[in-house]
Amino acid sequence: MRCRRCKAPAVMQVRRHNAAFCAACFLRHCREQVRRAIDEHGMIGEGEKVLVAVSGGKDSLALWDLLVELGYQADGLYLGLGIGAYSDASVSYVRSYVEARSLKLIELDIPTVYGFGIPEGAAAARRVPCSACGLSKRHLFNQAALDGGYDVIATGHNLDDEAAVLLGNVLRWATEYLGRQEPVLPASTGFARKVKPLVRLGEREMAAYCVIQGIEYMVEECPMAEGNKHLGYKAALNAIEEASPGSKQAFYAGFLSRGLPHFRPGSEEDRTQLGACTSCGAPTPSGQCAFCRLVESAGAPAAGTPVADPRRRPGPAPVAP
Ligand code: Q46
Ligand code: ZN
Repeated sequence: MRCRRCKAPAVMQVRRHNAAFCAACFLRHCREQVRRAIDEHGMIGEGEKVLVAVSGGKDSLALWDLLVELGYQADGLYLGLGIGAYSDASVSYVRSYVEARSLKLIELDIPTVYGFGIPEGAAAARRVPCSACGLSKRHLFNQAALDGGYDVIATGHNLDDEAAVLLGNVLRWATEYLGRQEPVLPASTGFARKVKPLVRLGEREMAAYCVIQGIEYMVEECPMAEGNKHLGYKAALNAIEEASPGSKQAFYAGFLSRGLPHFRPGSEEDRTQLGACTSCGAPTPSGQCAFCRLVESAGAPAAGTPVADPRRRPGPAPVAP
């Protein structure tokens, strides 16, 4: 197998593109795919500050690496979820990545600041762990971006992730979610822009990118992911992809160009109806936001945390009816 670009021996095959690459050309291929995603969807403007949500896994570390390689001013944000040994190990991968490269990392440990870890918080609020986790991440990433003056939050969702979410949404015809399944969610009052620059790259490519770049990452999955429907959708799509390379990209890219426009309008209307959370000021449909309700049902901030409640910050003015 020879590299498609330079004809040197190839180290990585990308069947979706019917191509193989040597190490140097593969890295270039990854940068090109990220550049194309950013340009096609207007994800990051010139001179904008990016906050990358890093978990210690391959996707988020590769994303951070790629954005820095492409010349963006990108800092990292790690959220400690309080998921026992999994969280302890994942933060150590993030820290080693940062130390070797002198990048700026913001760390926010949920148990230290709010007094509960995701498993206990979810149980107290009678939510499934991934739902409590997802809402905490959305809230805290957004808050950190606004507080730190970042223009955009970048997450490491790749093509496999997005195609699996799309399949789940299509299977249930979840039209509201389909309308929001864009790789860019524009900024609006109280919300920073959110982007997914890895949507043109698959999971295997991200793992290969990390190996070639010498990035050590957390291989173990979060223990809470077990039984997750998302993993089943990924497996189903992998079986289809194996039989027919390129199907996953055709499914997702076809949705963006031909399906999404039919679902989009409803999701934009949603955001104009929001007021301010009575506790933290974040945009919410009414009363307290879902994150503040989770904090209240899970417990008060732990002793020894800053006197000022970190949730409290100037929020957006309520939108007049
Ligand atoms: S970290 Fe959180 Fe994931 Fe773990 S609890 Fe679920 S959502 S599986 S990406
Ligand atoms: Zn709130």
